[in-house]
Amino acid sequence: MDLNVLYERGKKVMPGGVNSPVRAFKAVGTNPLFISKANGSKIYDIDNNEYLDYVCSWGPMILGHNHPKIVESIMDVIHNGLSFGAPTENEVLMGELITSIVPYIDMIRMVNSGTEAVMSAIRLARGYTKRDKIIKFEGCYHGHCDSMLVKAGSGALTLSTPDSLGVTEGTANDTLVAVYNDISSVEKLFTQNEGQIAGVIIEPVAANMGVVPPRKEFLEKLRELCDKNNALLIFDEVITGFRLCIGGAQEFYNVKADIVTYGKIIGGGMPVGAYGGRREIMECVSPLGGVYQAGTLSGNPVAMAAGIAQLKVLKENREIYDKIDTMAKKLENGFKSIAEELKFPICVNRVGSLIGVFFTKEKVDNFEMAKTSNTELYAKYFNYMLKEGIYLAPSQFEAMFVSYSHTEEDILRTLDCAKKVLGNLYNLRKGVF
Ligand code: HOZ
Repeated sequence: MDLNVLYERGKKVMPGGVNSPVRAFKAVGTNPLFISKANGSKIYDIDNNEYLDYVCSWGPMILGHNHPKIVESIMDVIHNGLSFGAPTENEVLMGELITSIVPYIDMIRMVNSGTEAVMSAIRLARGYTKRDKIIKFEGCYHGHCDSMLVKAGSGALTLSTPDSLGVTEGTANDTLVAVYNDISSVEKLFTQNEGQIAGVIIEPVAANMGVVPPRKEFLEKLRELCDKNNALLIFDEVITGFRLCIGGAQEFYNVKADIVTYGKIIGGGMPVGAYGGRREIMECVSPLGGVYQAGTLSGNPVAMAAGIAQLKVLKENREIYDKIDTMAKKLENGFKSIAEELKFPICVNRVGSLIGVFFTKEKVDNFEMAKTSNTELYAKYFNYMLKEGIYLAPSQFEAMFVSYSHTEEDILRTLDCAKKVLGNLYNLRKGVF
């Protein structure tokens, strides 16, 4: 089947031919791939072309595609009915699993996506503190709920709409925007809005403006500021949760959050999200408390089966994290040496198995710096890499995900391709950047 013909058909019935904007490949100036299947570290388009996958469904496929334990677990439950809209044993198991693994989470509520988790967490922070305003960071992306589409990253940034149409001024006014890695910008907002701030939401490692690690002590200072101002600290762990390490960013950086949000990774690729926190806060959620939130598909039996299987594999095989980190480090070092050898100005950021390659000579540690990246060059890099069979995120402002299924051979092949592609780009630009 011709990819382009399918894309034309898609465009007639879906905005931009896709169900999520970044997938349209607009930022890299080409037509999207249509995927038919995936296995391990590889995905295949509808013409059966094979690609080494570093998108990994935007993170959840930490074990690689089609992990046998996850598939088996889904097959075990799928014959028993697909949705009941009633409690199941697996929901309790999932709750027990997450609260036993992640520090400082006493209770959890399952939802269907990261967006839903964030939207509910914000409502909860407001309900608990009886305050309206939320601080977020420029370039951080927390899904597409209205209050978070203010200076947002990911697709919003890729497609130059960090402030979406359709978000009312009233909603946007309750969202205050600080500068990532700049604690004084947060202090200032607390001072200017004394007693009004319900919480601060952050991606502990920003991974939707490319990958931007938090500066040393930035998260600790954020914790102190929230305590001082009786505001809640919300870690959006849709990307970092169960990825940086089993306990996510709270464990990795040893910083306690009041509410944590999760997305796709806890569903092993199925549509899942969740938010959790300490008991006293979570008891404000309906039916115990006055913060309303509900959903027929929340805790869906198939999604729970897949998620539990994935989390159990991660919990019982901690060496998985060492292996993924080692592979990611090889990539990081490889990119850096290629760039040095070619005198190609790039900035490589890595935390655990998350990597961001920016086409800039600046050190990227906030949104302004991320924007110095040459997105045209990234687009060329993306397209050349794709021709070599390496599937990267179709936008400068996303992350590169390494999974447990990426082998040493995969990494070496990726670096060989990167060397060839960056060399070609260098020659194309005649070494002028
Ligand atoms: N904006 C998402 C990644 N940060 C992409 C979602 C998708 O297209 O699947």
